Amino acid sequence: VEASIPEPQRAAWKKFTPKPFETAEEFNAEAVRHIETTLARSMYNCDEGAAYAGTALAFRDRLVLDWNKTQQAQTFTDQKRVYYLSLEFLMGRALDNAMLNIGKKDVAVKGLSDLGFRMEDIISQEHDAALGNGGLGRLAACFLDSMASLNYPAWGYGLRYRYGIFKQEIIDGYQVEVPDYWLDFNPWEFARHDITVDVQFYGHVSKYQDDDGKNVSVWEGGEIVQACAYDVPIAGYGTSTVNNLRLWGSKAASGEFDFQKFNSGEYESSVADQQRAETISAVLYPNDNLERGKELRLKQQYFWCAASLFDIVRRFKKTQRPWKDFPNQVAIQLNDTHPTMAIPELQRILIDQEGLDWDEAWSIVSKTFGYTNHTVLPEALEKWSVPLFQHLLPRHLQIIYDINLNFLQFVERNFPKERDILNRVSIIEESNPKMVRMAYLAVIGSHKVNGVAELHSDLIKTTIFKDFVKIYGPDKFTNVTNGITPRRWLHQANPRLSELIASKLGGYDFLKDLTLLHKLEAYVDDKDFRKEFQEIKYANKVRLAKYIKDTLGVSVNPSALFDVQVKRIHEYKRQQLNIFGVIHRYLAIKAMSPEEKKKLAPRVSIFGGKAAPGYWMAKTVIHLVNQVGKVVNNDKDVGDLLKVIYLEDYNVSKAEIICPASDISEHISTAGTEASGTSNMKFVINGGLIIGTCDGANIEITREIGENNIFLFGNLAEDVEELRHSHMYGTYTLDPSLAAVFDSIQSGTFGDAGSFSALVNGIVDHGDYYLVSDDFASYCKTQELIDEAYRNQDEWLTKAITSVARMGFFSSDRCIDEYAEMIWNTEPLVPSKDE
Ligand code: C3B
Repeated sequence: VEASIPEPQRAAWKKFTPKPFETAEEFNAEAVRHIETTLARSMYNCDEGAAYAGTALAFRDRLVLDWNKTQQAQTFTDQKRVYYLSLEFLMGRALDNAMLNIGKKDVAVKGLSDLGFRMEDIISQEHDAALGNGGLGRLAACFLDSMASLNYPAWGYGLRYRYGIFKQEIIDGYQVEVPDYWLDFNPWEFARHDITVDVQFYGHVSKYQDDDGKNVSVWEGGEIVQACAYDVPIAGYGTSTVNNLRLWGSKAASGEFDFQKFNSGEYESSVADQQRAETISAVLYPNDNLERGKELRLKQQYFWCAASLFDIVRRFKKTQRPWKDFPNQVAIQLNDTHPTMAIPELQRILIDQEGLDWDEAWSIVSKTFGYTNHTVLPEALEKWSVPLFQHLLPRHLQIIYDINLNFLQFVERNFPKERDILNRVSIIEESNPKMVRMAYLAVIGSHKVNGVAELHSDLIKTTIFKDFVKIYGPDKFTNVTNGITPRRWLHQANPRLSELIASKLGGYDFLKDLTLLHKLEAYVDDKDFRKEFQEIKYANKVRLAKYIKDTLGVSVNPSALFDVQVKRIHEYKRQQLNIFGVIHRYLAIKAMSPEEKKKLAPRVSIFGGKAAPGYWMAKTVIHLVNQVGKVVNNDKDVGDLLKVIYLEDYNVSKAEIICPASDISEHISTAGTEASGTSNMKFVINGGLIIGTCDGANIEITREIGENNIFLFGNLAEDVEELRHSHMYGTYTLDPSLAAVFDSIQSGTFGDAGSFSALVNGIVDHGDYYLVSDDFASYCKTQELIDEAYRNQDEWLTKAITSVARMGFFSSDRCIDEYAEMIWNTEPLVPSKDE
């Protein structure tokens, strides 16, 4: 309050409130001013990088004005806010998105061309903000876009990694990781040097009695690391709402202790402290669907939760409301178990610092949190060893034990006759060493738990959280099927398709209400519409073909069927099934007569994605794809009929080029393993068809678009367990076509057979956990159906158009409205027109 300009002086201030640019001229005035003054460059020294910076800063100015107003309005109205805690935000590039959301891209295109620049070149100057691994991080980014577009008062909280996900190079067919230092020039963040939080680690807990004879616990000693806020404005589409993403960076707390060390000549050790502190936010862990229990990871998690909770509580306390209002003012969504430490941290703040008693505090805590589960894979479920916990966060371990005790007593009261249940649901696993099961803590500390697609939400209720359904009843568990933002994944990635749709639907309203797409079905037989739809797909394929030629030197025919699988490399996602299918096709082509070859539709098999650096099997798959490409692409017998491409360094900005250019994309996980998948949605909305298993959101996509418009194959989730069992204990017969594929690999067709033996043996000798052999015949058969379907271009086009028209359900706007209604109990705050 003291910092605000006094009432009488506000008129003077308002006279100088900056005016946003409207015309190309005004845009250039801003861009050139920034290039000359902010960057200290001149017209003799302005490359595309500088032009990008000038453009970004001009748009940033516009954003910031609305950002200030939005934050002001949210503070004034003081309605419930949502806080989305995510250890990953896979944002990609910001400029194009900002221009389109603000709606001034055309002005900038004109302005830049007057200065001699092409918008496309300027946009491509930007470094991706790659603070995430894959689906979970990208979902968080789509949700931020939707929350702002729908005017929900919402903040994201994350970590400001200095290094995002590594850059992938393919050298001699192998993945090589290169660090991704992305902060050289980042106009989209604001360092808030005045907003810091001290975060404590290690130390011990002492018990005292206060004057009223009440027992109090005090967490003492240890070390302090400082969290600094970096804020990123998040613009909504077609609204003046600009929300905030707050990322925490770590640095050494400038306490007396360090200073003393410094003065007493312990310069080195004081610098070492500094570096140790900065290490916390230095790098994103590059694992997708895998948790390895490393101390630094737990430090990251607590550091970020403690800073965020302190910030949220500080904001709440400014309103001077009573504590019982907290859950009415604050909804905190936990994106997977990574932020689960926020639960004991809020309990600690309330009992140790604010003096609430346990039950009162716990009732607030358990009404505040919602938890989203994103996986049932056992290796991805977080567990921390009790000794590690005890060492790093001794007070939190006590609180977790108390939460657990209360919970187990409650279970015991309600299920007195069941001996095993206490062991099964305890937050503490009685192993050696004992482990803290974070997913259980997240379930117990939240009022709602959701999965991310129908099948997945059903599976969590029958597998990992089965006992909790019995304890709490089924209503605590719900489903919110994932979605994607149509702004980035349609309008931005595929501007021509977006324009075509707008021309038929009478404007761009569909970008705010994606269900309007259904009106496109009226044009499915419209000749001109069909022709243009097809031309757009072709143009997008030409663009990708050019990119492939420029980066890899391989020519691919844009009329061929583009078959794409881009996503993290993981055994459960089964890129190995895809590449074995490609080898099967290659062998078939080698055996074909010229007449048979004439009948086959040429195909380009495109792969892309990163493997976790320590994931040997995934790296072997990358190597195999590259080796197969080397052989197939140079085989004269094959020619255009088959090309195999590995795209280096798949990321968000590349996905924007790839998704619009596919004919078929592959979503072929072992049934029951892919919680949802979201790229499946991105491909279909861009007019591509899918080959997929009955898994994750594929099932709901099928329901929406119709089963004639999707190529499903493979075993069902309900049969997986039985099949796995029979592999181990029954008789196992390898699919004969797959055996032929293995023979060709083992005879050295694709280079040293030994390189691939682990991959082959995993299937032949070690139980084929992901059912590659079981699904192989049906996969290959379905690929033949696709060949046949593609020959009938007319029918194919009908399928593609119909599918686009029926994708309205998969907007992340729909997800956010569902979260708001079912879990957060929040309302939008529609910005007023003037101020
Ligand atoms: C992913 C899942 O693997 C996807 O099926 C899902 O679509 C997305 O989350 C979003 O819900 N996921 C991930 O990227 N990382 C994890 N650690 C767990 C799940």
